[in-house]
Amino acid sequence: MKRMVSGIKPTGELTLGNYLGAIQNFVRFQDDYELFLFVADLHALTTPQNKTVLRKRIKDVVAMYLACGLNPNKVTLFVQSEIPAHSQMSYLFESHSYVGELSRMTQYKDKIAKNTNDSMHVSLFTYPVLMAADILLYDADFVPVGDDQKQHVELTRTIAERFNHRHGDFFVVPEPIIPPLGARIMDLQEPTKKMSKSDISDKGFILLMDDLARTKNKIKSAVTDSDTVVRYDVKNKPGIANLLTIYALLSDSSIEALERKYASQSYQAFKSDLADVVEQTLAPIQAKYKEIITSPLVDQVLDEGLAKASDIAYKKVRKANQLLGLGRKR
Ligand code: ATP
Ligand code: LTN
Repeated sequence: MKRMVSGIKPTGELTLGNYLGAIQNFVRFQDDYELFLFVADLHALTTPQNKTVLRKRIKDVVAMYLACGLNPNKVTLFVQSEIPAHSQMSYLFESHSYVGELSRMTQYKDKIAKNTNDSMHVSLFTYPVLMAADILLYDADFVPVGDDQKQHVELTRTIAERFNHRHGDFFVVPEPIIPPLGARIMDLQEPTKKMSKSDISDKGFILLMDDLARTKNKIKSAVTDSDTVVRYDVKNKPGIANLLTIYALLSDSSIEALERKYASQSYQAFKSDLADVVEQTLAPIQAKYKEIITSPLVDQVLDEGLAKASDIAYKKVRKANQLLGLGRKR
């Protein structure tokens, strides 16, 4: 079985973007791949976190993974920081990556452009190196992610190839898997910007745990355009294109079928039906989440995941140390 690795940062409550761009696909892949999924809590530290909130969010992410349909008997779930090999391998990779290539990462460039004072953490710069460690530690064949992470997976490939070139074949060079639809769910208020859980305004994102009446209102007040036709045109009609994408993914229908269905209907009718579809998706997830978060399941699953993942990761980093001539030969 081919192996997949992916992670989610516990930097906020999960959004419909996380669900459609990542989690829904994990659920589909779990039968055919060996899936390693983790909560990327070390990555959360790139921006300041409140420790009580962070600790709660780590478990929330796992409960949400399970509520969305991941089967703990099939998937290995763990918390990144509980496995020191991630930080250790990341340090080794700092000596296999260049300042120039990290400076070219789009996400990093966007963050420095927004940061007006001089208070950005070094970890925001080195973050893609830690991500490479997360992936390469487990010899992943594939990395299912949203569009925003493609560049980081490409850097991961570069690091793996460089390491293999210098020290002999040691890492599997992974491939990103970006969903053809839903790789970039947009903000409902600013449909040219990614829906993000760490946004300041909450009108542009839908949280998986949002109150359902509120969710419906967010869909109904999503920004569209002054045209009247429900048509998929990302460039000229980004708001409608985004809503069509969400609708298609949640109802398992094609964009074309939806365009035909709403050809002679108003935006209002289209949005109202989509609001119902979103509600029908979220209601059972929310009910399951509430059940899981109060049960011992999350800790059980994480303990099992830790045992399995740490064994693999420890061995890999130990061998990498040996290959580099670190420590004593043992
Ligand atoms: P933030 O919004 O705080 O920057 P994030 O949601 O992008 O964080 P993660 O929670 O780590 O970061 O993302 C987990 C996965 O969800 C990644 O694979 C990411 O590409 C995907 N993802 C996040 N937002 C979207 C979105 N709007 N559309 C599609 N996929 C997304
Ligand atoms: N960088 C990703 C989260 C992440 C990840 C990973 C995804 C950290 N490590 C390894 C896939 C594989 C993000 O910000 N969304």
